[in-house]
Amino acid sequence: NVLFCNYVVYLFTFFPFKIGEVDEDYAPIHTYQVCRVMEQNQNNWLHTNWILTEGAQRVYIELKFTLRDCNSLPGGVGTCKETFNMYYYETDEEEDRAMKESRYIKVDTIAADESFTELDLGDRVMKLNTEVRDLGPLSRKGFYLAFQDLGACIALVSVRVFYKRCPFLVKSLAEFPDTIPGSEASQLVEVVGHCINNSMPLYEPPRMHCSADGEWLVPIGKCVCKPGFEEMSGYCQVCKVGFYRSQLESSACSKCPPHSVARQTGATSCSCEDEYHKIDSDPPNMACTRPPSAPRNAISNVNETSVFLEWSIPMETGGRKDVRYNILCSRVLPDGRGLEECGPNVRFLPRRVGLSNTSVMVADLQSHTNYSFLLEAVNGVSEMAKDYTKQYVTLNVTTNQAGIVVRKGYTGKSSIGLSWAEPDRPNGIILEYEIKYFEKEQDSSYTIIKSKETEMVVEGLKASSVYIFQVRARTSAGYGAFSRRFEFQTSPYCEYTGTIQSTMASIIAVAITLALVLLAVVAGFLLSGRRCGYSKAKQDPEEEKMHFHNGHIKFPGVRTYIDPLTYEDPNQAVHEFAQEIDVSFISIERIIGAGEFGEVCCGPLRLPGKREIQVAIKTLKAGYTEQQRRDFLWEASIMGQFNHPNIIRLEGVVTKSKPVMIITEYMENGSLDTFLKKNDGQFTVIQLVGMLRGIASGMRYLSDMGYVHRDLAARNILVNSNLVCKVSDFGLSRVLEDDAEAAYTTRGGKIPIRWTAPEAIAYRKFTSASDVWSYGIVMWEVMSYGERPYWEMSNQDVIKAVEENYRLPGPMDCPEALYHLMMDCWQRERTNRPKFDEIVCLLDKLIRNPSSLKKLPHLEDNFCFCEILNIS
Ligand code: ACK
Repeated sequence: NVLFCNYVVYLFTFFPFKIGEVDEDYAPIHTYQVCRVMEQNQNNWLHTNWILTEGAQRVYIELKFTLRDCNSLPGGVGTCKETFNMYYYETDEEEDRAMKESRYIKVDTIAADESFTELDLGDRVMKLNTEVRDLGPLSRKGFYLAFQDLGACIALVSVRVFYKRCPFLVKSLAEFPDTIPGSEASQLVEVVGHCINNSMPLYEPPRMHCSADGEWLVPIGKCVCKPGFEEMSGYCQVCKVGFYRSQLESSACSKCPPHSVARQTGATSCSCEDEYHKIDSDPPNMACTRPPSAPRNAISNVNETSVFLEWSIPMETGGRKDVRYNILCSRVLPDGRGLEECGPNVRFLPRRVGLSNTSVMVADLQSHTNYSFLLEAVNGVSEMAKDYTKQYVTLNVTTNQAGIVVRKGYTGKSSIGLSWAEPDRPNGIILEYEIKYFEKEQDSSYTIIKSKETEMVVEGLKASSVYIFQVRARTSAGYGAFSRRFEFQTSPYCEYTGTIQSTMASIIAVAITLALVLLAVVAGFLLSGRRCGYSKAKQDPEEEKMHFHNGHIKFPGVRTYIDPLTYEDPNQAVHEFAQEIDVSFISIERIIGAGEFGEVCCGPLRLPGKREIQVAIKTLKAGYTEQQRRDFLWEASIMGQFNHPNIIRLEGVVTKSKPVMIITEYMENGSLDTFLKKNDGQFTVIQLVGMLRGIASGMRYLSDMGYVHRDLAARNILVNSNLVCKVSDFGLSRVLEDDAEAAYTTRGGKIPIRWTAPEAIAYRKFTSASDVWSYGIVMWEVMSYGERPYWEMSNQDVIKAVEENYRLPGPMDCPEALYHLMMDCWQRERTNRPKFDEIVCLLDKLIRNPSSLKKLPHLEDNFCFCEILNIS
């Protein structure tokens, strides 16, 4: 890499004489010598002619010389020198040869490594010294060198002046020109390469760095052949006919995939043959494909008013893996009046269109009715194949008598509330119902009880046990068939194991709870006229009494949430459950956030005769419609029904002046997700479990009230200054409408996919069990300090992953017991998920026994998720 300019320079002849010598190899050499060691005040100069730098900023001077040892000189040691000096002078033009010593700048004093003596001279062999010095930074076109002798005995054999440069280079299809390095030894000169013919930069232009030593270093980026070309022997060659190259990342031209052609050279893609298609997302190396043929071997299985349809995959899938099935459902009208499309009341499980499995359950059909189902297979290119005639398979079915569907109401440790609807078209007037039940897998002994009503509470059951229930009706014509089996589970006992202190604490807690329950019962009794009925459950179903509130059926002894929708006038619901506050009692101090309907502010509330408290004030912005006002106040009608330390407390509403406001207690630390992100890693496990316990307790209260939240997530939990977590954000569908996380599903609803149980996503089965699923996600959010569940995966990928039984891995440092609980909350079968009272119970146990929180899960427990994320 080093280019010697080989400036063996011409030197002036003021030396007294020039003699022929031989070097160490006895080769003859000519030198410039001076040896005035005997004379005083020597100042002899020798300078070169003008040397062009050719743009080099740093040049190197290699000197070869011999020097006489002063000690070997007889008598002249006093003035004898063993060094000489080197100088330079920069100029843009060749100048007068006359030396102007003052203009020269000293480079260095040069000493010999080896000097020679009289003896050596006798042999006529000179010991050659080589010294290299560098000059720079140079900025002029050229320079002179000069050597100063102050009384030494020297012979200058050669002066070579050179500079270094990085030579022209072709690397990774990029050309880099001859480059002169920078002036500093550590400097790297960046050079942008030029892509050779038919190549282009990959991501960024290629670059190399030229070092002071003339070496190319640190290559960055590269060129690759343009699409339609491939690299061969360092050049880009065009793809042949029948071959293509589309991506910059692939190196060689590939043969066109099946059913596609490239008729010219240099193809960047292949085009599909007639009747074959591709969609944008198909990879270039995928064959062109066709729509599938119709599904085969379709069969139906009628069960009362449900039909199970099953089929086999089509004979011809069209070469694609994305075959999906659509169902067209029509009701056959009597008397040959044709077909009518099934309405929205018919349910398809898991869905009607885009089915990936070869079966579907169609439920809620009319009894004793003929239906016609058209089954169609489609794939990714079905839409594109305009000339393709769709192929269907038809199934005609007739439904049977609708069976009785039993639903579960309030569940206690020893009781389960049941309700059912009267069967349609019963064979005469129903006289009574018979309820048969037994503990699961103990069907040899069962109990039968009777009821005249369509609901009852079955008591005397074992805690934490699964029971099977069947109901049948009796008319004057006798008993009908028993309904299918319904499985429901009783709530568990709460068992504590702990130290004496904790037992004492339990006793105190139980005593306090009892006192509170007593108080609540008395208060409930007093308030029953205003809100909801309370009464003790009766053992004999014949004596069973129903309680109504605004047309709402309530089970005895259970206080339930009342859907504001049951009020004809929504204003009545607001004022039944929320206190009207005069706006003069409120001062707005500052804005704390933005809600869907307007700003959220905070400030003091001074109610007469009450202590001043800080409150959050949700406002309804001006210019609202009546519907928006109703939707806004909806939340207050719900919140006002709750009274629990872990549910955000409603102080009241302002509706008689503008702006309309909802006043709630103020939570200093705002929403839980942001709070955790801000305080990443700052809490002990016990503190985190304490927060989770609070949320579970609030949720237990809501589920006991029969209220399903549907949007439980850390962003909807508020935290106060004592780290108490409270559930907030109430409403029905509206809650989901204003949640940025909620996404539209195929059924048209808006659902926060990452937090929602699969059955709620698939067929809107929102229950307390689906809230438990969401609670598991909240646990995960809390233990990972506000990490986004499933990270940046798309909603579709989350649905797929969960359907395929993958679950979030345990957060870092999450105790095994907590991860276990999360996984239980994410059981596919919702009846297998824990109930909120079991969750509270377990968390209490963990808090009382902190050593149980020390155990971290094994790594393989986290394996399930890594698999889909391809993390090894
Ligand atoms: O995360 P944040 O600070 O907590 O921002 C949102 C914002 O208002 C919009 O909803 C905050 N916020 C809502 N209700 C309350 C409340 N009762 N106390 C304190 N902050 C609240 C919420």
